[in-house]
Amino acid sequence: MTPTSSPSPAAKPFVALAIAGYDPSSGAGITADLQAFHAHGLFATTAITALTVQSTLGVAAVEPVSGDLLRRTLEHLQNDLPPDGIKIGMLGSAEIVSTVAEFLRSIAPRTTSKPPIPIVLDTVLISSSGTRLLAPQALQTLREDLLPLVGWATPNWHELALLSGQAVTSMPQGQSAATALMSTYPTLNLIVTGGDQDPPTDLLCLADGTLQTLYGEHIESRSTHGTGCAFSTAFLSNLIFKKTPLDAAKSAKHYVAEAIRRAPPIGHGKGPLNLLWPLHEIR
Ligand code: PXL
Repeated sequence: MTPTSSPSPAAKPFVALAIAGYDPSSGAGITADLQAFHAHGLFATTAITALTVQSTLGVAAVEPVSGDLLRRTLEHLQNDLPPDGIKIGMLGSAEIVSTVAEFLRSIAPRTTSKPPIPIVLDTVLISSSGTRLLAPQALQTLREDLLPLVGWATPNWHELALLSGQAVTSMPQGQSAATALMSTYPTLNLIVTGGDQDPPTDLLCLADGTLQTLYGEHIESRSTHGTGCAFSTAFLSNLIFKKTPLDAAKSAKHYVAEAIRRAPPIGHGKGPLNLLWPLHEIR
């Protein structure tokens, strides 16, 4: 018998935390976030904010978890597997928004108001099929309690309009609404995502006043469920790996475009992306 050498453990991975809702069809939400983190080589933990009933055909029900359950989940994870970055997705209720804000305050150093790790808030307000994923009265809590604590938000045009109180139906309007929103939150960086527009142009707006336009290619497909989740998760993964914000955003945009292009058409509605495409070479 030939002696077998036991494999040595892999290097300690970065840990990413997804605080988001559960989509049982895995197109969006926490199970899609897990796939996107794994495709980027991160270990990911999860804290579920809400359950949904849905398929590729749309959302049939939304049920936020209790604030207490989420608070305890976040505390347990923080004590054992503290994250190198946090992605926040669907929140559901004002109680959940406040619970996440309280958690972020608890991990921030005394000297600054924000935690010392990258935090990306995907401002999920409404599903692509038109169901509210954040209760209307929670928007104010999100503005007052949560936005001041995160380094990054990734609103689409519709979300930016609701957050800024300005109409956003064109790129110049998007730029002016982003500038207005950032004047209220001087340390917030934004990516105004245009993935649902044609052409899918994004706007990277840094707190130092720098603006960059990111051009993308329109891909004709019905596999587009959860593109916002995938983009924000990929962007956070790249920030955790210390890419510059511009490189992180460009790389996330490429990742999502390929995930749409390589998605097999499954389900009867808006199908999931192929989020694991970078791993397919291992087969
Ligand atoms: O794509 C937004 C989104 C995020 N999170 C969950 C969702 C959806 C859209 O349906 O269900 C859980």
